[in-house]
Amino acid sequence: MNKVLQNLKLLPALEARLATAFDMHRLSDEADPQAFLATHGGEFAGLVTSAAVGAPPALVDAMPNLRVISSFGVGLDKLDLVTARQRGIAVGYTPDVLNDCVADLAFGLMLDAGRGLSAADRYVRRGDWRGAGTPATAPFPLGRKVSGACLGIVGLGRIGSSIARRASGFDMSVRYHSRRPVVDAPWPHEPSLRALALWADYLVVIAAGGAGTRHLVNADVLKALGPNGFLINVSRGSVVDEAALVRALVDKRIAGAGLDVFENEPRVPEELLALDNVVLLPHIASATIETRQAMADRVFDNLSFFFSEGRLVSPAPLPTV
Ligand code: NAP
Ligand code: 8YV
Repeated sequence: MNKVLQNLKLLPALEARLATAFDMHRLSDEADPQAFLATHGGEFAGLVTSAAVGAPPALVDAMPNLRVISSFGVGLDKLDLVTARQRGIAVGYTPDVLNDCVADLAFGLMLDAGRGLSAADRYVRRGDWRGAGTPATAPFPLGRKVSGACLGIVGLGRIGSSIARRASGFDMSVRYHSRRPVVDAPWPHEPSLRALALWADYLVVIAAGGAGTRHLVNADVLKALGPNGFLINVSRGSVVDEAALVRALVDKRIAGAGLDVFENEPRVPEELLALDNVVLLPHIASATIETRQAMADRVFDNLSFFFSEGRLVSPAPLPTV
């Protein structure tokens, strides 16, 4: 049986399934994980991790006979892909199976930020609705329309395309920004992110994370989005300059935001907690029973296909070194 290390707690059903096929070890069960790795790291041929936890260089270095990494999620920003490439370690991930749920959540955030759903819910729970119209309580403020609005998408990949397709049901105009235009995409490509932000009512960020996109959405882009524009981020916190976003929201220089991801998760900037013009979610875009099950199945299939056939079902693209 191949020995496989997991560096996080997984869904119980996935842990049970993995244990039927592999000799599984959970790193967090060890009293001293560093000492355990120093003694036993060389015994493991496989590693199961997630997009959120990743596989940092120190961990990969401590596993000299590692042949395969199977990651729960599609983001690759926390995986040491350069080392994987250099050492010939195969890396599997879970693309496509989560497109629907992440795209659905992007629309949930657009509707919530634009129409003020979460803020309206708080208004009712506080009893303000009952008191509305009295001198002490203002009526709930009017929202902004989503149907028919201009939707700018940053990153027209697998999930970005799913978001764009959903927009037709809302009669929205769609444009997108990425480094290269997508062949045969029916939506106009905008080479300038600033120009896209100027045009958009809703700017949805769904580009890959990592060093190449760090602070792509900066103060300048937010200024272009302007006081009538909403920023939605379902990609990675690192893609947005969070300090600039906080200032823009506090000063109402953009209309609002819907955020599933943050720069230092699970830390959310304190200033945002008191604001009604921002919706804050704990990184749940793929978190449905159906999608998490499909992700778990792909994590298992990647590992088992690798050990039986020498190939992955969903190999991650590795950088050229
Ligand atoms: P994908 O198909 O690889 O698409 C990534 C897109 O990012 C591509 O369109 C790419 O276009 C664009 N991009 C990369 N670098 C860029 C840059 N410097 N400027 C502008 N655009 C850039 O990936 P996906 O499956 O759609 O997933 C996208 C990301 O969503 C993941 O990497 C992950 O971080 C995030 N995600 C978040 C959650 C969540 O729970 N919130 C769930 C799933 C995924 P070009 O290469 O042409 O630039
Ligand atoms: C998950 C994600 O929250 O796939 C990704 O890149 O960010 C999300 O689907 C994550 O993988 C869970 O660890």
